[in-house]
Amino acid sequence: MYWDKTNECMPREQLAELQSRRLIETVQRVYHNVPYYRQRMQELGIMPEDIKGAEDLHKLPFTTKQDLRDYYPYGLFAVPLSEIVRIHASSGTTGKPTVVGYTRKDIVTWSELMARTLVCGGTHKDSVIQIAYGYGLFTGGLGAHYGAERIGASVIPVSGGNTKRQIMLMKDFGTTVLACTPSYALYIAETIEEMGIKREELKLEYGIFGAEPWSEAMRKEIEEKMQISAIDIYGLSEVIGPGVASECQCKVGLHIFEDHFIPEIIDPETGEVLPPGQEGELVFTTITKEGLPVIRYRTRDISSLNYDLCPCGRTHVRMNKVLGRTDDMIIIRGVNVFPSQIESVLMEIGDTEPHYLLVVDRIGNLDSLEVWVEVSNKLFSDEVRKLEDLRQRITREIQGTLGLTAKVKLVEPKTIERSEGKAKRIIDRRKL
Ligand code: DLL
Repeated sequence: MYWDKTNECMPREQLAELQSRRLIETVQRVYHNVPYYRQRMQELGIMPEDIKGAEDLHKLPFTTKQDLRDYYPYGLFAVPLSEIVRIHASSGTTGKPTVVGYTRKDIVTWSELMARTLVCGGTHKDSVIQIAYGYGLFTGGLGAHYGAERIGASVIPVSGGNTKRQIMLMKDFGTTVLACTPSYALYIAETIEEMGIKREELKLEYGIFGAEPWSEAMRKEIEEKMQISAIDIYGLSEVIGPGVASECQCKVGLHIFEDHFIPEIIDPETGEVLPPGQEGELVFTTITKEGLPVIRYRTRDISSLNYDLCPCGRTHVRMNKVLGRTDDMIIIRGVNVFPSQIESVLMEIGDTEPHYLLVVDRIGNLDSLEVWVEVSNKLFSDEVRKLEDLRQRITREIQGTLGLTAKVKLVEPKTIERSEGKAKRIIDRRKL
């Protein structure tokens, strides 16, 4: 049930002391080793000595993705390149990727944290884990790989794609744990059905899914289709990769590994720190990383923090499931919507497949939103009237729940492109 009970269940007072000690060390290190941080702190008139503990965190400057881009590729590294043993990068929508580097010790830390994550999700020494996150510059594949080996599970490093072959291996190799993005899990589930493989032929028990937002309704769908327990895992390259936070089997929020990362929630407009429970932008400070420590890194992910004790016994704070990013939010005629909100509405209605696309456009001066959604095979061959009823029902639900007028377009099964990694849910023609 636990990978590292001492740290995962540490009394909070002791945790606070540990965090303060590690934060002080980190601030010293970045001040002396990273010119960018030294300059930012000097601009704000802060010396490392002014940070006496975690309570002084708010005095430090924020770091953003733009800062990493401005210092591309290695400008924010806190050690010489000769100390870096691994480089990953996350591809952005615009131009150059964000580059991150790990020392040998960082790789050990990351493996430990991913071991925690996988154990949280039900993996153990005797598990056979199929890693269908992409291997390469993306942190998902290798991150999960090192964690699984650390546990001593049997690892199948298949990477993403080639779905039929994934399923053949899953069946023949007796996979018990599947690690991939939730959208890819759904695609795999659909392909299992198409291939006529019966559930009894598979040994699958758990899914370790993350790297993109997914709703509770989507979880239910995957769990039912695959007959597994699906766990949400969260992370981002700039902070370490996957292994920042993970759900336990209680599935009520994701435990943030606070002995390595200090979380804050801020108002994305003003930067003001918000109290526990309030929703805002998630910010992380790494307190053990050597290669690329980040101070108050703004994730753009929207969440809130819950300090209530979790029944699992872990003392680390839980973040609520991330349902969107500030830059994923679309504003249609003044109404803010995240794709995951539309996903929830669609799933609750049923009769549709969990494959959808939001197409945003501007006609004249007016924003328009089209929701493309796949209809189930059964319904698609039905009468036109039933389809029209469904279209109207979805339109009404979206209007009623989100206060948004959208044009709903029902499309044939299998017309929306499937994802083997992070799903693309929005086409914004306004920017083209
Ligand atoms: O996606 C790391 C990862 C790999 C996490 C595998 C989990 C599993 P990046 O490519 O840098 O890193 O993307 C990070 O993905 O800021 C979130 O917006 C989103 N994200 C990651 N996990 C979740 C999740 C990896 N569980 C960005 N729920 C983050 C919602 C997530 N969004």
